[in-house]
Amino acid sequence: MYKRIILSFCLFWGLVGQSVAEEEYEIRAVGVKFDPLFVVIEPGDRVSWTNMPAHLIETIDVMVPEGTDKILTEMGVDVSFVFDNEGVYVYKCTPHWGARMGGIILVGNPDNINGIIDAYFEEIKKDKSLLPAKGLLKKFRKHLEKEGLL
Ligand SMILES: [Cu+2]
Repeated sequence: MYKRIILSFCLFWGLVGQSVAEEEYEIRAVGVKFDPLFVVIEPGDRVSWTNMPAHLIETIDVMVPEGTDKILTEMGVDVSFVFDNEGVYVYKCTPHWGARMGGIILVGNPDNINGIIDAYFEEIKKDKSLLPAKGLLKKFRKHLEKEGLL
């Protein structure tokens, strides 16, 4: 009897756990573009990058929420990460950064998204190697406006 109660309790929590489980989002490398370019997720969700034969993922140090661990993956490997901190993450495929291969992930609903984007534009002024992010950020802002997120 006692065992049965424990078992139902475990089953119950198993189900509850499932209902709040992480969502998974897939980004595919297509040519020298990530598809989709922008992903909007909740904290704790997982993002996977697939079809990465000649690509990698590197977060841009000055374009991620403060205190975030850097992501730098091996070339040619499909990868997957859980994002816990709210904020705007800009990443690139380093070998194809000249071709502007990169993307942006919005996690949660951080305060002042427009301010975050503006701060990232300021970083581009200080460091020319960040220039490929300019077009991405402009498109990202338009995307958020269209989706009613700004
Ligand atoms: Cu690439």
